[in-house]
Amino acid sequence: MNYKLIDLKIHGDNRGKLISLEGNRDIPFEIKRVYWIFDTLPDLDRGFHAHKNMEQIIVAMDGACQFVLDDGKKRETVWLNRPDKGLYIGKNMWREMKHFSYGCKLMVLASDYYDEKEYIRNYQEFLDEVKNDSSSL
Ligand code: T46
Repeated sequence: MNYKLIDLKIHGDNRGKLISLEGNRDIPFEIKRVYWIFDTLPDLDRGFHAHKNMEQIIVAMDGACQFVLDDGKKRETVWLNRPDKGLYIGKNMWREMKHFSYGCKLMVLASDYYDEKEYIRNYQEFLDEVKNDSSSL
């Protein structure tokens, strides 16, 4: 499975906590884009796509949501509910985002600029893509 939950290094003292992420140092890619997701609703799921090449780190800055991650062979679920955990998702991973808490805010660091052509939004196409990818190894 091309994902992992990363413990982000906290600089903390009696004033509070601070986390800093530097591209190619704390995270395994150069950051080309940052976006955030907010005003979500518990019964409205998001995602349902994979990326051909893009890598991302997702942090729940506030609130919680569940990620369903699927590599075409198995499915696993991960809860994001802390601002000191980063979910790394590599290429060719189907993701579904569910059960948003009210007030959930996700910040996403991406390895590339937005390009709709780079998305796979059809699950059968995703399965075909990962099958072709592994047969070319
Ligand atoms: C992902 C998960 C975690 C843009 O114009 N620029 C952007 O950088 C992004 C990310 C989206 N958009 C447009 C495309 C759609 O018209 O914003 C709209 C909503 O995007 P989408 O339906 O893809 O949102 P999610 O929450 O399903 O997925 C997003 C990211 O697109 C995706 O890369 O991994 O968050």
